Amino acid sequence: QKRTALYPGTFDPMTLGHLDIIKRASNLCDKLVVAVAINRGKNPLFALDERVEMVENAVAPLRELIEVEVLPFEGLLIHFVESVGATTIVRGLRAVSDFEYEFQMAGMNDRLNPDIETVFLMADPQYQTIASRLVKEIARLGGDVGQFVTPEVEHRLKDKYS
Ligand code: COD
Repeated sequence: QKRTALYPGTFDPMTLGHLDIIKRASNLCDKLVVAVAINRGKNPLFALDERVEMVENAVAPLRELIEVEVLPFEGLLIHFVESVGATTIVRGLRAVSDFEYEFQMAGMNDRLNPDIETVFLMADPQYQTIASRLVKEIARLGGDVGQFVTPEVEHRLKDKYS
């Protein structure tokens, strides 16, 4: 039986931290769905289709190893997980500061559907402190973000803030 995992996020924009989690997750399932949330509440810098495109381009090389789909989603995460037939939600953990929010989400999602398991992965130490929010701030203030994101994302950030 094919095991499908789903990695949801806002990906505004996708960073090398996200990409590291995606690579790790792809070793644990047969198919990985990267689900890009509309997330109006977070007022994203990049439009949904731009965020999907950036993830799409970054995961393309992984397709030689595993089935990867990049899909936008709106509404309740657990409904989307069910609709694609995934059995696992993948989330990344950076520092202790991530824990409380992630703990709550995992707990609530477990109550909504106990058959879907949330698993937490840690990125390689060199990527652990990377956060989309800070990458945007550095780019906005004219700093170099080359070590935090793919060349494509770096380029798009420059365009946004030029
Ligand atoms: N190293 C390791 N992990 C990382 C790193 C890094 N450097 N950077 C990010 N991550 C992890 C994050 O901790 C997170 O687990 C994941 O990668 C994605 O990060 P973001 O910031 O892009 O995504 P979020 O946290 O904004 O995504 C939140 C959701 C969109 C998943 C959430 O809001 C949601 O489920 N929304 C749908 C509505 C819903 O169902 N709500 C009820 C939830 S109980």
